Amino acid sequence: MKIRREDLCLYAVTDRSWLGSARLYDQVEKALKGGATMIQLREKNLEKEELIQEAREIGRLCRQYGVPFLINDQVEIARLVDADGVQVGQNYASPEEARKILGKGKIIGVTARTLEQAVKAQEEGADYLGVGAVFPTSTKKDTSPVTREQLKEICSTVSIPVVAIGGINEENIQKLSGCGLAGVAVVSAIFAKADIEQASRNLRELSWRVVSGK
Ligand code: TZP
Repeated sequence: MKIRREDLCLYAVTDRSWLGSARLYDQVEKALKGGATMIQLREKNLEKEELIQEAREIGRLCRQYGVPFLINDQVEIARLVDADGVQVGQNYASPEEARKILGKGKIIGVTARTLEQAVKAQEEGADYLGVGAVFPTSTKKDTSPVTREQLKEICSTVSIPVVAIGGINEENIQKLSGCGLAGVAVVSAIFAKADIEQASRNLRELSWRVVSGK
């Protein structure tokens, strides 16, 4: 599967912190019903077998909705469950390495915080970039801020699509207009909400406006 710019419009990234007694599968389905255009399974604390099981089920669900399904960091598991791709951080060897493991047709996203990292990731074959944190967030502790100017510079320098991540919600998303983004990646503004489907629907509409400049 080749990434299309529009796949990145509303990229919903999972986190089971707010699950309670619900199933992640059902939460993801609500996000999809609301209009999420891409899903990333980002589970830092699951045992390998559980992660594989979850990835297989949620991967099937995403396929039903025609939405790309990616896995955070765990390239081997992405290969095993035939996910559409991975999102890797700066600590991962390189996008080329991920592609060697996953095969040519898969989507490789790379997290970048500086222009230098962004250009390098593109040169090494990344399909898209996740850039952040663009706003303060408590979802990920070990991140550093990326300014609007840095974000704009990255978007105008690289030719691959860029999504912003970090602290994005319905109140602040408009501030990202005019940066040249392909979309936004969101964790808590979807998965921490009582009504996930509605949150996803609202963000899809707002993100579309940011991306299209309308
Ligand atoms: N990478 C940079 S910030 C972040 C990640 C995974 C967390 C984003 O979570 P939220 O809840 O959308 O701020």
